[in-house]
Amino acid sequence: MASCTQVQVTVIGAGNVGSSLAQRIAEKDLADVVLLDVVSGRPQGLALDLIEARGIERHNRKISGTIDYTDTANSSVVVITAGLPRKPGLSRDDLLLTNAKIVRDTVRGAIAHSPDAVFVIVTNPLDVMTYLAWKTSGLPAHQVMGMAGVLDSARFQTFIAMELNVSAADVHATVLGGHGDLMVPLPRYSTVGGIPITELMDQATLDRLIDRTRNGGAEIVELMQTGSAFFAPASSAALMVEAILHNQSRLLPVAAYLQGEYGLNDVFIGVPCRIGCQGIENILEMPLTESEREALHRSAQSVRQNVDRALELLGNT
Ligand code: TXD
Repeated sequence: MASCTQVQVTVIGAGNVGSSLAQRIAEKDLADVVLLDVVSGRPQGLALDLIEARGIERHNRKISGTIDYTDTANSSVVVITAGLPRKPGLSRDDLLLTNAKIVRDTVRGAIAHSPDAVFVIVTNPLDVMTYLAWKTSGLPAHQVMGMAGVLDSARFQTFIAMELNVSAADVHATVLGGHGDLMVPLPRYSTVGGIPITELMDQATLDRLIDRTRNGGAEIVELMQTGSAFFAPASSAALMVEAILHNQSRLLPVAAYLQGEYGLNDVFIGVPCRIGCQGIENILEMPLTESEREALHRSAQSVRQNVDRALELLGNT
C-alpha cells in the first residue's frame, strides 16, 4: 500500500520569524509544519490561525503548535529561530549566553526525535549560534547551516535594483562572511543581467549601497522601534528549506563549517554552498582578491572570538 507520510519541517521559536516561516512553508506547499515554542498557547494559537486560512490559500498542509518535542518527531528539516532579541539593558554577553543556552537546549530537544534532520539556524548572533548548534548536535557538519547570507544578499540585491530602477529578479548579489558589521558584500560578483555592478555605478554609489546592506537589520529596527525584521528573514529561511526538501542543488550563501576552504578552519561563516537534501553538498571557493580575502578573514576572526566567549560563558553555567 502506498505510504501517506508527509514531509515535515519543525520550526522552533514561534516568534515573528518562526511564525512567518511556518506560513511560507505551508502556503508554498513545501511541507507540513510543527511550530514549537516555550510559551504554551502561542504556537497552538498561531497554528490554528494558519490552518483557518487553508481554504482561502488553497493548501492542505498540516500545521500544528506544541511545546512538546515528541510532536516534532521525524522532521526532515529543523529550523531554529528561538532566542531573545537585543534589548536595552541586556549586555552583549548576557544576550550571547542566553541565546547560547536556548540554542543548546532546542537542538538537544529536536535531535532526540529527528536524528537525521538537516538543521538551519536563524538565531543571532548567527554564525556563533550555528557553531554551537553543530557542536551540540554531534551531526556531520554538512547537516548544519546558518541563515544570513541569503538575507544579506537579498538586501544588497534590493538596494542595487532600487538604485538602477530594474527588477530585483534581474539582479544577482553576493554577500559572504559573518552576519554583522563585518559582512563582505562582493560587487565584483554582483551582476545586473550578467553585467558586474562595478560597470554600472561609481565607487561612491557602491559604497553607499554596501553600507546600507551592512546596516540592513539596524535600519529596520530603527524604523520599527520595537522588534526587528522578519518578513525577508522568513523568506530567506524558506528558500533554504525549499532547496533542501526539493534537493535543488541551489547555490546559496549560507553559514557553513570551513575546514581549510578560503584558508579558514573550524569556523562557521557565510560562503556559497550547493544545497540539497543532504544539507551542504559542497562549498564553492570563489577566487578572491587580497582585500576581499582579508575582509573574510577579519569577519571570521570576530566570529571565532565570540564562539570562544560563548563557550567560556556556557562553561561557567
Ligand atoms: O539573518 C538572520 N539570521 C536573522 C536572525 C534575521 C532576523 C532575526 N534574527 C534572529 O532570529 C533574532 O535576532 C532572534 O535571535 C531570532 C528570532 O527573531 P524573532 O524576531 O522571531 O524573535 P521573537 O519574535 O522574539 O521570537 C523568538 C521566539 C519567542 O516566541 C520565544 O518565546 C521563543 O523564541 N523562545 C523559545 N522557543 C523554544 N524554546 C526556547 N528555549 C525558547 N526561548 C525563546
